Amino acid sequence: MHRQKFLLVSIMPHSLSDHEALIDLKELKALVESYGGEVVDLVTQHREVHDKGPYIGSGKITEVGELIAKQQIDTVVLNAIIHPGHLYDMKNSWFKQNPQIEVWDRVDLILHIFSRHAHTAEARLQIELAAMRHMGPRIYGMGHVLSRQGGSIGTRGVGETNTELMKRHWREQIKQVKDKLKKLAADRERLMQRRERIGLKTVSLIGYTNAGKTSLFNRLTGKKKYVKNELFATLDASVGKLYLPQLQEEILISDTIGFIRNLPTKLIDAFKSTLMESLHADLLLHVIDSKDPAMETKIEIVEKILQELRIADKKQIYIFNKSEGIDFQKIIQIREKYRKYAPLFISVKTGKGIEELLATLGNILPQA
Ligand SMILES: Nc1nc2c(ncn2[C@@H]2O[C@H](COP(=O)(O)OP(=O)(O)OP(=O)(O)O)[C@@H](O)[C@H]2O)c(=O)[nH]1
Ligand SMILES: [Mg+2]
Repeated sequence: MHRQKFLLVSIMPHSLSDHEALIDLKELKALVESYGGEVVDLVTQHREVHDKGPYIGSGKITEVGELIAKQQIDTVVLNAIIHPGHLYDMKNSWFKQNPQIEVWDRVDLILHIFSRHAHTAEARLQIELAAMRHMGPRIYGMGHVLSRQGGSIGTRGVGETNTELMKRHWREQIKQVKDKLKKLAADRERLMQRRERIGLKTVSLIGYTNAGKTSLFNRLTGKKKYVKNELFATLDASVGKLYLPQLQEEILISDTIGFIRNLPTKLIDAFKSTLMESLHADLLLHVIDSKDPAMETKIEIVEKILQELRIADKKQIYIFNKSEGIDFQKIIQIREKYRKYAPLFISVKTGKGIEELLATLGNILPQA
């Protein structure tokens, strides 16, 4: 099958250093690749970004149009969260170059990745809800944003331009999906209460996407969940058992969706029920990719999202994964900087530090 060809467009405010801008673009590229697309070109511009008004000016519109024709671009991704109306206008202005052109913002891109990686009914519903909210009443149902992949994302369009009808349809659909999610959340809530009653301790793996949460989960529980060098490999919450010899008892451990910068609130909201496992955990294990040059920024982003979820006060241990071959100086530096979070250095790949992690859980959990 023909791999979808992508053109990335990024406006970079002057406040962003070159280093940060590069990290940002790399991540955008990694997102497109996680989706299965091929990045064939990139358009950047240094200027301030305005909340109102179009993301790019008329000069850039022409430049992008030319590239669409020359490089046979299928999809343009704008590295921001953009008003659906502006996306629609851009799509129209590039119609001549490619009548099938797709114009996505960051949320669209993430939603498309999500829809590829969703395996459970709950994850599909969460994506559907996020997509409907993102598209808004006017666009939803016209099938213009997420229609190509169809499948898991609701695009049963009303197929007419009656705005009132569309709005009503949109609201009804949202309500239906929300009700279904509420039921699932209630089931989960009951399950968590039961665990609490019987005194089962739970630990939740959280962290930036691709840090190695699922790899660690598999290692600890003996399960075989999907692990991939892709962003958002995991979308569903899963829970496994782990025996702690020190306590001579079993605990529960949960793995869930990873975080990312500029994760729109709409998406966090839609995934609340999945994240509930972390909201109820006795202890959070914050898994960090210690090989990542952007490690420190990513730690901050995760902390910010924990605050938004109001779980920043929960007891947390930092787990520096992928630390095979890490140099000693770096260990000392990290230990010092993150002392508050009792940092541990592990490698799921080599097994380094896993015993120590289990011992730490044995020590901490009785008090958690
Ligand atoms: N070098 C190295 N790579 C690792 C280690 N642990 C995991 N990985 C790799 O890191 C990548 C991401 O692993 P996952 O376990 O899917 O990461 P995740 O945090 O669950 O990612 P999402 O579900 O996408 O949020 C995979 O390619 C793993 O093979 C490690 O200790 N060392
Ligand atoms: Mg995962």
